[in-house]
Amino acid sequence: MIATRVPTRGAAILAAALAACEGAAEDDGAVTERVEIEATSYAYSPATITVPAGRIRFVIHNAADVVHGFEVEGQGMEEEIAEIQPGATDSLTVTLEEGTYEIYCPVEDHEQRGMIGTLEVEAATP
Ligand SMILES: [Cu+2]
Repeated sequence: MIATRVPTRGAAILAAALAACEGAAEDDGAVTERVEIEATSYAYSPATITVPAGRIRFVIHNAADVVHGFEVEGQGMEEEIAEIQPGATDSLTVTLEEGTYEIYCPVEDHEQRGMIGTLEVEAATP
């Protein structure tokens, strides 16, 4: 007896619907790469990140006891999470082209205190 696996169209539609929702049910399959970053007072780890061009999801965990944020700036774009509460995790998904970007914390003077980093986006592999 041969077991036949029939692709279920309904499941695909459900997955697409879930991916469209903001929040916990985000589907990482829709992104080129996922990057996990830890924010402390006052640094990001890692502070030097290299990713391929495409849709990149940054997942930032605030491991500090003060509010931090996360911003990506460069190549004419600027996207941020203004505030991530202590102990919380938030994500920012951006489409990045090849080039050099800066990451930093937009809260108060955290950038000057050292919450900066470099993001290198390499040409997407065909
Ligand atoms: Cu900060």
